[in-house]
Amino acid sequence: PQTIYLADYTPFGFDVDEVHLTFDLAPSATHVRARIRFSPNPDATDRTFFLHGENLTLLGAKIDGETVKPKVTPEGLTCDVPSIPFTWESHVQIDPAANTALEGLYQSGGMYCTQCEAEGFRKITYYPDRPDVMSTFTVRINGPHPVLLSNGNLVSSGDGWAEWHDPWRKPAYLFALVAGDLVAHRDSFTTMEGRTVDLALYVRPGDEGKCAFGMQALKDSMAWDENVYGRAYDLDVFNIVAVDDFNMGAMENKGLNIFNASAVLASPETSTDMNFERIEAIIAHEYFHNWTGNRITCRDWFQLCLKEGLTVFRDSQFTSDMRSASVKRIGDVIDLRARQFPEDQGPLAHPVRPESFQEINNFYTATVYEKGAEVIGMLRTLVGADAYKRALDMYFDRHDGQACTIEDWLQVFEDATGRDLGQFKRWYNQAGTPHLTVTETYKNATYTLTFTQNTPPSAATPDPQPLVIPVAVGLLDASGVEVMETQVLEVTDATQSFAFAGHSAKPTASILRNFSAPVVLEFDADHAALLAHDTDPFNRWESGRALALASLLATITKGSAPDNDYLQGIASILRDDSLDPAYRALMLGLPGQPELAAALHRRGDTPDPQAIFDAVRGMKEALAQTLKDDLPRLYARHQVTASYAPDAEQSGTRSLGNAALSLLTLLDNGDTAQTQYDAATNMTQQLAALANLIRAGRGDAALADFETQWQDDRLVMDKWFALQVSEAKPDDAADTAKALTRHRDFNWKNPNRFRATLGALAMHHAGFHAADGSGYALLADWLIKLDPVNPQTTARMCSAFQTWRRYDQIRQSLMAKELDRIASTPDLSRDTTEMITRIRN
Ligand code: BAL
Ligand code: ZN
Repeated sequence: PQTIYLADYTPFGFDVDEVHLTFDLAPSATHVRARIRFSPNPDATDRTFFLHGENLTLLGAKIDGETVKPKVTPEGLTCDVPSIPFTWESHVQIDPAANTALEGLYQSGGMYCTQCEAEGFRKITYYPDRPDVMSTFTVRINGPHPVLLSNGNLVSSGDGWAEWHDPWRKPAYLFALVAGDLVAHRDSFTTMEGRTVDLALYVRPGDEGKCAFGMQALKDSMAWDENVYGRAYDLDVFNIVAVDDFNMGAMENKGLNIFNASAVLASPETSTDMNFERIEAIIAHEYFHNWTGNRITCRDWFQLCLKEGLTVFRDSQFTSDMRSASVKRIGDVIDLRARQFPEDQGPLAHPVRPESFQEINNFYTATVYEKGAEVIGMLRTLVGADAYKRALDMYFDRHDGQACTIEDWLQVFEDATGRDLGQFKRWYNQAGTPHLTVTETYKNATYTLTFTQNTPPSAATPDPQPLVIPVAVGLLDASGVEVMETQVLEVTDATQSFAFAGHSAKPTASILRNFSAPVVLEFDADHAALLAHDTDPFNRWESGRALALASLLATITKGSAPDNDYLQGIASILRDDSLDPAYRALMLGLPGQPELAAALHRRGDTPDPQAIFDAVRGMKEALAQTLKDDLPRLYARHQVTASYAPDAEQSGTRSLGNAALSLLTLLDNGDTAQTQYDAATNMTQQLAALANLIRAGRGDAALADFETQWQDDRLVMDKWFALQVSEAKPDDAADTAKALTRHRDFNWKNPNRFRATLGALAMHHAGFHAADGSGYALLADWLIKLDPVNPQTTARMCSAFQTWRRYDQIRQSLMAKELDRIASTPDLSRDTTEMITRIRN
C-alpha cells in the first residue's frame, strides 16, 4: 500500500462552490446524482482534476451540460476540465445492502445511514474527498421511508421525498444521510442568541423509552458550551440518530449526529451507571465538535488531533463540571495508562500529529485523542485559565470557516500570550511516553528536587528531544500539613533542579499533582504519608496505586505477601465517611494486569500473565481480609433506596457498594451477590451481582435467567456476551469466547457484538495470553474472517497483539505465528495490512 506523508500536502486545484445531491434509495441499487460547481483555486498550482471514488458504478458524467468520458480507476477518476468555473454532473449507482464495511452509505437493520469520516464519502459519489475542500450542500432524498434526514435545515418535504440544505460550508466527511422507519423523541433548546432549535433523537420503534437521558445530555452540552466557551448552536435543527451497526462510538456530522446505539440509548433497567456517564460524555463530545471540528475543521488528516484532542479535552471539562472533577481525572488517567501508554510504548507508537500513514482509519487512536487532550491540558496549565480563554476566543474568531493546522492552533496561543511554543510543539511531533525521574536533597533548610526527563526512542521518533513538562508540585510537613501549595514547575531541560528555601524540616513532596503531564513518574515518594494526607485528591489516589503496584510486583517477582502499609492505608480511607464514595471506590481499584506486565517489562523482567492474575487475586483477598469487619457495613450503607438516578451522587454510592460487594464475595462465596441479583431493579446492580456470581463459580443460573430476561435487547445481550468472557478463568477464556461465537445471537458482522465477544477476550490479559496460545489463535481466526467484511473493526482489534515483544519466547513465537498467518491472508485489507506490518516489525 501507498504511504501518505504530511510533508507532501498540497491544496486541491479547485474550490467547490456548491454541491447538490439527489439520492434515489434502493437497497442494492441506490442512484446518486451529483451537481457540483467547481472553480479554479487561486492558491493551488496543480490543476489535475482528480475526484475520489470507490465501489461506484459510473452511469454518466457531464461538464456544463456536455457528456464527458472521465478516466476511471479503482481509486477515482480524472477528467479534462475548463480553466474557468464549471458545473460537474455525475450519476452513479451504489449498493448499500452489500456495504458491510459500514463506511459510506450502508444499511443497518433495514434503515439507511452513512459514515463518511474519514474517507467514506468517496463511496457515495465522485468527489474531492479531503477535509480542506469545503462547500454548502443541498440534498434531495427520494425513498419510501417515513424519516428522511440529511445535514442542515429541512427545506421542504412530501410523501416519499425530502430536501435539506446545509448553509455552513463543510468538508464531505461531515456529510450524513439517514432514511428509515424511525420514531423521534423531541425537545427544543433556545440559544443564548435567542434562536429556537428543534432537537430530535431518532430511534427504532421500541427504543423510545431510552431517549430521555441522551436528550437531557444534549441540552446540558448546548448550555455548557455557551457558558464556558461562548459557543452557540447555528442551525434550526439538531438531530441525533441511533444505529445498531456502527464502527465507532458516534459521529459529529453537521446537524445530524449518528450514534452507535450503545453510545446514546439508556434506561435504568438496561444501562449501567458507567453507560450513562459514557453516553453523557459522547453526546457532549459530538455536540462540541460543532465548533471544534465542524466550524473549524482540519486541513488534512494529519491534523486530526486539532479537532479530536481539543474536543476530548472539552468533553472532559464538561464531565468534570457535571460530576466530580477528581473522580473524572482519576478515570481519565486509568484509561490513558490502559490504552494510550501501551500504544506509545510499543510498535504502534506515533506522534499526536503523525507524519505518515497508509490508512487514516488506523490513526483514530488513544494517542491522537487522549494524549492529544492531555497536550491541551498541559497548554492550559502552562498559560493559565485566563490566557487559555483568550486564546480560544482568538482561535474561533480567526479561524471560523477554515480548515486548519496545529501551527494555526499554537499560533493563537503565542499571539494571546507572547510565549514561544517552539519547544512545546514537540509534544505534537514526538512519539513515546516520557519518563520523569526525580531525586531530592535537603540541606540548609533548602529542599531541592532534580528532574531528569528521558523519552525512550521509537521507530517513529528515533531521537527524542527534551519536552516542556508542567510538573505540579506541593509540599507537606511530617504531620501531613501542606507547607507549600501547588506550584507548576516548568521542566524544559534534560536535567533541571528546583530549590525550595525556608523549610526547617525536610518536607514530603507531592509531585505531578492532578497528573499534570502524561509521563511515567519515577520518584521514591513517601506514598504512605501521601495516601494518608495529600491534599491533592489525584495524588492521594495515586499514592495508593503506587503502593499497590510495588506490592504486586514484589509478590510476582519474589512471592512477597501483600504490603501491610498499603492494606492499612486503604482501610483507613475506606472507613473515612467524609470522603466521596466514588473516590473511595476508586481507591479499592488495583493497577490493570497489562499495566503490571508493562511495569515488569520496564524493570527487565518477563511478565507471566498467570502469575500477574494470581497476584491480583491474592491482593483482593488480602483487602477482603483486612476489611473483613467493615465490609458488611460498607456494603449496607451504600445501597440506594431512592428511585434510580444516574447522577454522580447515586452512581458514586453504587460504585462503592459494588466495590465492597466484590470483596464480600471473596468472603461469603457470593451469598450477598445472589441476594443483590434477585432484588436488582436496575442494570448497575444486576450486572455487578452477576459478575460476582460468575467469579464465585455460581453464575450459571443467573446467566440463564439474565439471557431469558434480556434476549430481545441487543445492547444488554452485548453485556451478557462480554461478561462471560471477561469473568472467565484464564484457562477458560478462549473456550468461553469460542462457545459464544456459536451462540445463535452471535452476529459477528455487528461490531458491538464482535467486540463484546472477541474484544473481551483481547482485553482478558491472562486469558488472551493463555500459555497454550488458544487466545491468540481464536482472535486471529476471527480477525481473518472479519477482515474482508469490515476492515476497520478488524484493524482496530489487531492492537491486541501490540505488546507481543514483552512476553516470553514461547508466547512471542505463538503470537508471531498468528501475526504472520494474518499477514499472509490473501487480499488482506489495507487497514489490517498496515496494522500487522507495524506490529510485527
Ligand atoms: N470524529 C469521529 C468520532 C468522534 O471522534 O467524535
Ligand atoms: Zn471526536
